[in-house]
Amino acid sequence: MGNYKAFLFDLDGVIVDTAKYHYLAWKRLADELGVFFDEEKNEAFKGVSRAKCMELLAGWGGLSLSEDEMVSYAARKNGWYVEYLAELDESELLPGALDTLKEAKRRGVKCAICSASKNTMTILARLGIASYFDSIVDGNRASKAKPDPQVFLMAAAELGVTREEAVIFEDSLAGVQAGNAEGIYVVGIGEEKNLPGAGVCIPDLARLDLDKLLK
Ligand code: B16
Ligand code: MG
Repeated sequence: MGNYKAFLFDLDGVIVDTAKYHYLAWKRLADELGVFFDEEKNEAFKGVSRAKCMELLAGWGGLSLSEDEMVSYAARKNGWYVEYLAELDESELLPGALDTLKEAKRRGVKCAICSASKNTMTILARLGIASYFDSIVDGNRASKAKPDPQVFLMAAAELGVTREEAVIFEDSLAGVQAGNAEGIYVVGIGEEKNLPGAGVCIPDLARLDLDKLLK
């Protein structure tokens, strides 16, 4: 399909299933605040920054919180999330993720993580996969959240590739929009109806046809 030299991977929902730990931590906070929250609501949090998730939660509950309270509740949620991450292991890598990283390395395709998560380094360390990535751009390094393309552009620059030479793998609509805004080819991970604008959609990386993509 193209002369692609770099793969830019989102983390949660593409490489690893951390959404369930985010859910448990947000649910605990929501219960404390008396805000209704379920797995369906959690869908809206995928790919969205911690601060934005907190705003959404407060909005759903009709809570008027000061900026300091918002920051402190979000920090509380993160404390629980980090505790849950202590349980994370390789079994939570999503189907095909590790094989894709290995195969990309074998073929000389550079790889980057482009995630909103400020816990990216902890997650990669727990999974033992940090060494597969030539660039790691996370929520600590980027100042703008997807759909702003900043994370992808930073990674492409660090890998020394052009937009045309990169492929994004993304499970959130915001990530697809970010790629499209810059003319970067996006492989959507998930259902087509949730990811309009993706170049192609596959359920997980196990379904990726690397020969076809790199042809
Ligand atoms: P943290 P991604 C995102 O990861 C998650 O999908 C989203 O639910 C979370 O709120 C966000 O990271 C921030 O995470 O609270 O750890 O900084 O999909 O961008 O890899
Ligand atoms: Mg994601």
